[in-house]
Amino acid sequence: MAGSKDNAGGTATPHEYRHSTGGWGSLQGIARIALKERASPGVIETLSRQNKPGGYMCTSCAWAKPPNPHAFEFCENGAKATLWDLTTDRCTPELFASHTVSELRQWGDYELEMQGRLTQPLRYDANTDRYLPVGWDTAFAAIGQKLRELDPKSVTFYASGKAALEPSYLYALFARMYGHNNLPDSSNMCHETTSVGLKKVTGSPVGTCTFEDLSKCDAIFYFGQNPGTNSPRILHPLKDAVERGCKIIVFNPLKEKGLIEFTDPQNPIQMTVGTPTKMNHMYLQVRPGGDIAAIMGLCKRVLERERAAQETGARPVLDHAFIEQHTHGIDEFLAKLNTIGWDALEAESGLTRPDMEEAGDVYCNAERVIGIYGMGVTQHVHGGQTIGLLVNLLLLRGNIGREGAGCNPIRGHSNVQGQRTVGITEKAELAPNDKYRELFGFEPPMEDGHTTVEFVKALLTGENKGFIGLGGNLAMAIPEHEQAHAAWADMELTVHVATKLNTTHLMPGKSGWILPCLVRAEEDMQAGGPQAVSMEDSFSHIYGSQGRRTPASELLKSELAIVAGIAQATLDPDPKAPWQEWTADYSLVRDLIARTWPDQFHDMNVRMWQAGGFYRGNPARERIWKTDSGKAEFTTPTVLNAAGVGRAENRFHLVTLRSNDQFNTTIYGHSDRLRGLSGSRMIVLVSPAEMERLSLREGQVVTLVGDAGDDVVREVGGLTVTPYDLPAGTLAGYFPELNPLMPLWYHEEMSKTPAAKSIPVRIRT
Ligand SMILES: Nc1nc2c(c(=O)[nH]1)N[C@H]1C(S)=C(S)[C@@H](COP(=O)(O)OP(=O)(O)OC[C@H]3O[C@@H](n4cnc5c(=O)[nH]c(N)nc54)[C@H](O)[C@@H]3O)O[C@H]1N2
Ligand SMILES: Nc1nc2c(c(=O)[nH]1)N[C@H]1C(S)=C(S)[C@@H](COP(=O)(O)OP(=O)(O)OC[C@H]3O[C@@H](n4cnc5c(=O)[nH]c(N)nc54)[C@H](O)[C@@H]3O)O[C@H]1N2
Ligand SMILES: [Mo]
Repeated sequence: MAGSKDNAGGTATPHEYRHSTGGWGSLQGIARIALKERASPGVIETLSRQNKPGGYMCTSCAWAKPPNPHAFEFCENGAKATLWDLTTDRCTPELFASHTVSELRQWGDYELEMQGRLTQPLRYDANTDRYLPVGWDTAFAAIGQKLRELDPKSVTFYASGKAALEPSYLYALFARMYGHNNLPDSSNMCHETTSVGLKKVTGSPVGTCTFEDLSKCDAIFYFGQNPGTNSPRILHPLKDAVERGCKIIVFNPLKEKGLIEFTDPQNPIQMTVGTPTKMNHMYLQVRPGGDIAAIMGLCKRVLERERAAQETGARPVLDHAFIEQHTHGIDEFLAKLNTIGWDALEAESGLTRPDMEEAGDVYCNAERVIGIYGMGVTQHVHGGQTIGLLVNLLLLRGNIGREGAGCNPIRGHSNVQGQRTVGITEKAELAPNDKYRELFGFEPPMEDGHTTVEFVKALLTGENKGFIGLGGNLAMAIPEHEQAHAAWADMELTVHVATKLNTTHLMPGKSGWILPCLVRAEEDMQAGGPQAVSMEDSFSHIYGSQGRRTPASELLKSELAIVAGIAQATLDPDPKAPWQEWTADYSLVRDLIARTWPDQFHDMNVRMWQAGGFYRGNPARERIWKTDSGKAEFTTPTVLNAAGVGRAENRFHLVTLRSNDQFNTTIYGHSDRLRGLSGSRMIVLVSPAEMERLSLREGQVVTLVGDAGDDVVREVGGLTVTPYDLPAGTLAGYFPELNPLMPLWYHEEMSKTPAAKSIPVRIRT
């Protein structure tokens, strides 16, 4: 059972994937994982309850759960995520008896997670360099004791975006009762650019659309998100939209299959004899970070059309009444736009003027427009400016705050938006401090805590001494692996609440613990009976979720029970914080959430079981702008490309991607079916033109070298050159293998989200 650092095995075999997204290929993908994972009996019955009212909610992405679900309301990747959770394989103390932690650290995450579900709490023993089985009470007592010894400000509580609203509320409460706001979340590597950037311009840190809007819009401008792999269920409403005449304009350096064509696996006719639906009206292969210039081009076109309308006396193109009443800052933006020529926009976007004009025309001709985006926008140094420009475009024609229109970031982890909503945030001002005072009678810390980048900085200086991870594989997800990895072992305390073993667990601090938890499909039995939990999707709807399967081991605890157990062992007894009562009955925690945010969460215990969940509302949707000016803000960009380091001879901008066979650092296999790639993840995608220019051969093994202009050497070698259709100056490869190339300081300017989509590199042969 030898593992290897390179999860690979052979070279990549590029071939065009001739089938559409969805279709039989996706069913085969599910079957392959079921077989490989030796899924436990009854999983299909379990899957049929996924994302249904009264069922449990998928642990994969944060896409909406519709009120009228399909017979099987899950996608290939949601099914894979559930099958991955429900494997019959077990990662028991025997694994650690036969391997030291140092040995296991060489295996790589694929091999580690393939060991199966963790079964009992484990304590790190430095003398033997092994994790040893331990009882829960011993673990809680020892962790509590250590936390009491440490300065709360030197401890970080990370959350990875899966834990439900109830444990997340208690986790944030515990952090603040203990004394810190060091509550970074996976969101700090993901949509924090949205939480900061979208909030700045609309007052809302989350999207303004709901499900109904998708069935009413006339055009969708779709930036930097890969639905075929990362949120496949969105393909159903997108397909319906296309079939009723909605035009989708895609901006993406890569031709992603899901936005090209789709066969509905739920539609027997299309599956057998039908032709796939063509998903886009235009597919524009922007350069990495080129969206700012591209949207400027679209806005230029809108203004040309407005001028033409004024000259001919036709209906105005701009929504003047909306702009007048609801927005601020347009003059400055238009002045800037006038100073920028098409040449600059073409050079920075990588698109042609006619393409930008045509896309601008589609925008002008559509009554209702939605802007959708993902990591291709947020993970750039100037990603917040791209969001600002997308909002500018929407504001020009009043496309926010009315039916069929709006701005729709697609969130990542299944409850990542919800974790922020219920208080997991490092920003003190966003915590419900008054309610903490009122409900629990303590003074919350008012100093901002760590983002993920700041956590790593504090780790490197030795200031961060304790870490609790509520899920996740942070050491692999963050930039700057080499230096940071060495620092993990210097911490006094590391605690990981997890379902499966991963590399971060294998960098234990002086006191190191792994606490295994239930997954969402499993029954959560507490003193008060079986418990349900709840989560929030990208559309701000909240759903109940109830697991029914027998847990993978009798020794597992729920995330809520673990958080409460550590809190109780750490804090002085306090009748206002009855951790055990909350553990016995989660509805009491929901009552707390409802009392903390009554407008949004009133009657939560009942409403979360409504079909389609309940909507917690969004002021921007009602055209109430909670911004500094009280209006929606037009922003004026300071750059034309979102990359933080500009172009130079032989410098490339590297885009790091997810394959179709992974969930973040969890690697299901080595096939990236929708991109026609398989065999190895240690590849670098290079365009045929660049290959010719640099005399690179297909299959040649090269090293990527960081080119960010600082003195630090960053390299990843052993990468097989693989031809792929990409814009000039662009390379692509896989996250997390390429993370060592990302400088820690290379992050979004406002939110500190690592800029994983335009990493400056050179190729060394
Ligand atoms: N199966 C599966 N589902 C997942 C995940 C997973 O790993 N696997 N991860 C979950 C999480 S946490 C998240 S955050 C989401 C991520 O979902 P996405 O937001 O789709 O993130 P990525 O896969 O990183 O892909 C981003 C897309 O942006 C494009 N892109 C890169 N740079 C640029 C650019 O400069 N401009 C434009 N316009 N496009 C660009 C890339 O080509 C790619 O298609 O998915 C969630 N769902
Ligand atoms: N270069 C580059 N880096 C990136 C990105 C990128 O696109 N490019 N994307 C960034 C993004 S968007 C994100 S969200 C982060 C992801 O960063 P993380 O959220 O930290 O990483 P994951 O891989 O999602 O975490 C996987 C681990 O979570 C644990 N786990 C799984 N399910 C559960 C559960 O139900 N409960 C608990 N307690 N634990 C569970 C398992 O032990 C598993 O090994 O990575 C970021 N890093
Ligand atoms: Mo994410």
